[in-house]
Amino acid sequence: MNAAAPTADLPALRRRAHALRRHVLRMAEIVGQGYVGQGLGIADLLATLYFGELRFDPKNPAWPDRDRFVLSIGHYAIGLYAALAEAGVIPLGELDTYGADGSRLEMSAPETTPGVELTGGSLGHGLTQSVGMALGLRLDGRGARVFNLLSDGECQEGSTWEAAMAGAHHGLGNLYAFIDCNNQQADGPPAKVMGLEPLHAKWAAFGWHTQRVNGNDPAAILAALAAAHATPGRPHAIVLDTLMGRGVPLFEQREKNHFIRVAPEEWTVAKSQLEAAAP
Ligand SMILES: Cc1ncc(C[n+]2csc(CCOP(=O)(O)OP(=O)(O)O)c2C)c(N)n1
Ligand SMILES: [Mg+2]
Repeated sequence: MNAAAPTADLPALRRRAHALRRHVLRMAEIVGQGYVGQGLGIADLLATLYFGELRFDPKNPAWPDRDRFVLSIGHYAIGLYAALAEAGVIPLGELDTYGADGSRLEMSAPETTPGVELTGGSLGHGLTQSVGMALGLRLDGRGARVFNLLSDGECQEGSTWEAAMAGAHHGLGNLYAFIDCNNQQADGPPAKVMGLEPLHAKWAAFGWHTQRVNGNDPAAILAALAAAHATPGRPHAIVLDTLMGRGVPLFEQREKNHFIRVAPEEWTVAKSQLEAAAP
């Protein structure tokens, strides 16, 4: 059981992030298309959380005192499955079923799958439910924390800001919101769809302890978590600047990266590019 947050070991976290990216490419190649950029872009956060922060029991995903990782953005499931398999919550071999009929690993994560706390495909509901979970845990006297991952596009949902208001009102120091700013949503960059900036100032104005860091740097994420832990009594927003497709230049360079189609011959290039950057 991972009952105490493990000691941070940066080289080990980087190796885990690399392993997650390998799993993402493996799943995506079987399907041939999909949310590859998101899975690669969020691997550093997921590795840092699952191997440097979260308290959970891979053999008992329903352990009542577990920290909750709440994925608002169901389409990022490919990244979450990679982390759950690497952490031993689901079998590694099951990753090959990603997106197949009858698989537990649907392209948008369902909460019936072990380790998935929320069916998150409908955007804008993750933070509302995370506020409820954090309040409930506090009422029950449990020390567990709630870590919610939202996207930049999801910050255009009004319900996100209602939840932000409630989290601050209730002083939920056990609530952490990571906002993945990959500068993309389904229809292009948020600045062209409905501008979000200055995002840091907005979360701060809603009463959250707010930081903005490089979301592809486990050291920066760990430092942000440490600063958050040292600031009790308020919810914590950690805005992450990330690069979609991070680690595979072929995918980093795609202009429209939300849902990509990949030609069969491109997978060999993608995999060799990833391995060339192995830590
Ligand atoms: C309530 C709701 N509205 C619209 C959608 C359709 N949708 C799915 S993903 C997505 C893009 C959201 O932005 P973001 O998560 O930043 O996209 P990404 O970074 O993954 O490209 C949209 C509009 C949805 N799933 N739920
Ligand atoms: Mg986005």
